[in-house]
Amino acid sequence: MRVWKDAEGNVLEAIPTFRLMDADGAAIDGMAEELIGEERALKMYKTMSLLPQLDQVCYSAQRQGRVSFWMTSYGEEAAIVGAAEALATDDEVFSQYREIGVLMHRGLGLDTCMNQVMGTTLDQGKGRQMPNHIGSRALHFHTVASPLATQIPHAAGAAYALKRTAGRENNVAACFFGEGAASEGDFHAGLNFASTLNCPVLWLARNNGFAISTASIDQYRGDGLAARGPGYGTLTIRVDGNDALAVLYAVSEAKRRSLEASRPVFLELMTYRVGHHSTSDDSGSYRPKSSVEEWTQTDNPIHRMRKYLISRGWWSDAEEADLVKTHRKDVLAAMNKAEKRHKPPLSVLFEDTWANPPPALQEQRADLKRLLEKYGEDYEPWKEALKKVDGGAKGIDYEPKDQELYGGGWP
Ligand SMILES: Cc1ncc(C[n+]2csc(CCOP(=O)(O)OP(=O)(O)O)c2C)c(N)n1
Ligand SMILES: [Mg+2]
Repeated sequence: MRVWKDAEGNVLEAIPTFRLMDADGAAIDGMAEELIGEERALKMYKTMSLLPQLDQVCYSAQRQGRVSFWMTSYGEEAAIVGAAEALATDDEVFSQYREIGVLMHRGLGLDTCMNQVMGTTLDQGKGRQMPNHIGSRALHFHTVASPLATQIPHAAGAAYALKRTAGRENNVAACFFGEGAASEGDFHAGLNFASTLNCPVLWLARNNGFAISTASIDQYRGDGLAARGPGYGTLTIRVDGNDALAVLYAVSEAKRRSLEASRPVFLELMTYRVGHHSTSDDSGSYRPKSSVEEWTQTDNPIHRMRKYLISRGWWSDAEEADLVKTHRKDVLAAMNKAEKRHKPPLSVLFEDTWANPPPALQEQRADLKRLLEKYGEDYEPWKEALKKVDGGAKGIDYEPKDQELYGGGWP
């Protein structure tokens, strides 16, 4: 993007976009070489290639009724994994919902991932969150919340806490959000808090062109999101989000500057949402299929990275075929294993929020118990579903004695 149009339709010069490799994966100058060796490049590439396999399996499992919901990362693998690689594994991550790749890159096992997706007894969220709405205390990844942009002020607060906590002076908070979320009031509140309180936070704005069906052109009239950073006195850069090396470099440098001066840095990662918004969306109704094909072919972050690796002699077609096969096999095995596990007992639905549940909640629990007694044995869909729940209908009376039993407690 070299130009943009203002509200009057005047064509103006746009904030430039930082890249380190071209659309064919050829390094633009020597910077990439300084930054990345074989081991690091392969580590990134392996996580980037895992994501489409995870997406394919979860997406089709949703279509088969085995999984409740899924959101893919198709097309945004470089933005997600490039940033993950630049961060330390104990930097606090506040994510939207399309950044499960950060967790996979930090070593979240496929079993843990699938236990969350399927809401099993081993899910640390006790089966109460939708797929993609995952968290991990051990991996410093704050649980995803559906209400857009709520993570933005949280990240500013966490960054403020980090700089005041002995031993955490070298950590930042890294906050991902989409260009759609940036239309929320919380975006402005969060950015202003972070800049006035000098918080070491990295704003990682994924500009993927869409907020469900709303194209980004209908989200703002200025020069994208990067134009807003200086308005908050925040160091800002626009990055080619489909260039994994550029994202790695920019986020690494942003973190260095953020810690050096204890201040936020804003990064607009330009990318494209290749997939539908979620399993509840059909993007064919608001964008031509040809634009998806064009992006997949001409600016595919995984192809670009692969070409770069091949050009360095670090990767081969045989290794590629092997990797795809292994990823697919591992994802399917984890899903099949999680699918066999029970879900937590129904009583768990009502616990952990209130020490003394309010009357409305007590009533709902009593209602569910009454309905289970009346229909649980006879109504076929319930009968089937209850077979997969620990304790079946009786689970509504289950009193957890040992929090370790469901979800293993927070590590
Ligand atoms: C406060 C709020 N408003 C609306 C929604 C419904 N909603 C869920 S995702 C989404 C689009 C967000 O787009 P963007 O931030 O660009 O992220 P992307 O899905 O493109 O990754 C909307 C409108 C919501 N979850 N929360
Ligand atoms: Mg978007």
